[in-house]
Amino acid sequence: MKRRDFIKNASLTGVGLTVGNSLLNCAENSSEKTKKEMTITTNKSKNPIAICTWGFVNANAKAGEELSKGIKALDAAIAGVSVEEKNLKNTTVGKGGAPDREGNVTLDACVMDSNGDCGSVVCVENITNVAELARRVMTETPHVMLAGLGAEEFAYRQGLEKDNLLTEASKKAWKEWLKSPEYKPLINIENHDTIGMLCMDTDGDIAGACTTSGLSYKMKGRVGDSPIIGSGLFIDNAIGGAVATGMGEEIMKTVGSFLIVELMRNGMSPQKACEEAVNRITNKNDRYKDFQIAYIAMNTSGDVGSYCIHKGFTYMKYQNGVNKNVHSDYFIKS
Ligand code: SD4
Repeated sequence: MKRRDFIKNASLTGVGLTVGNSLLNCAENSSEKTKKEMTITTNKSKNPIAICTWGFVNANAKAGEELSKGIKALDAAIAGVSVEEKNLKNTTVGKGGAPDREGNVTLDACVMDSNGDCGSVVCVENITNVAELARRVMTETPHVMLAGLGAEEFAYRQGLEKDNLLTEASKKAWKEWLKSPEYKPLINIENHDTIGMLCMDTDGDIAGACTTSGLSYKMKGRVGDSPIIGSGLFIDNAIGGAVATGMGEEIMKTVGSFLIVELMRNGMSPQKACEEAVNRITNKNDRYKDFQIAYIAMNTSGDVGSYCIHKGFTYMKYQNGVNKNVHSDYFIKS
């Protein structure tokens, strides 16, 4: 059953009616908030923008070019991140990603569209384009998330090809790691290259995608923030969007991307919202020096912000045909 039919059936059984009534009540009681949202929506930019975590020049250029042609935000974001999923040199995304400590490459991804719909896959083996697979979960099932073998089998039914994700180079690096395997996921400042991308299209709509192989040599079955809606990615088309990279466990504990969008809803700029989301982590976790967290965010006016714990995080921004690498501000100054 497709999601549309599922939702239609649900409303026939009364679920939709209940939601509808509560929304009505909510609207009556929150005229201030509605006014604020309307102001933000009025400022809606229609100038295509693509931003993504880290220095993924080609992926961001691909998304930016698609947007400039008038392609919708979600299509552009998936086209963009798939460049990295196919990039064998990227050892934390897609094919060529580092395996878990038992040698299995397992991928996590999610997508979120401007209409608030979303899809996610976790711990998937043998499929390279997991962001596309997450989109299929969104459009072709009544669900948001599929895991492991179920997600993989669904991928084959959708016509996605089986692929061996463990490259010779990743296998060699893993074998090397096995010689003195230390499981210290906290000390992982350098080894983060997840791609999270936000796109604004020529209609001013925002959508995003996030895809990763997660922590290198992770425990079998470990899933990070990247495929978790609200943690690795969140979009509200009336407000903006945010994506995360870094130590997933800490991002999940603060539901980082959702937090940033909510802070923007309450009037913060994307920059201030990213700073506040990092502060939430550094304020309550005194081990923050041992891990990296980085956020990027964009609002409906096309303003962009970014903040991270450690120096060294950069992001890409494509706007007006220019694709540039931007150094993020950071928390630990000395
Ligand atoms: C995770 N956030 O699985 C991801 C890791 C990451 O670049 O960002 N890697 O926790």
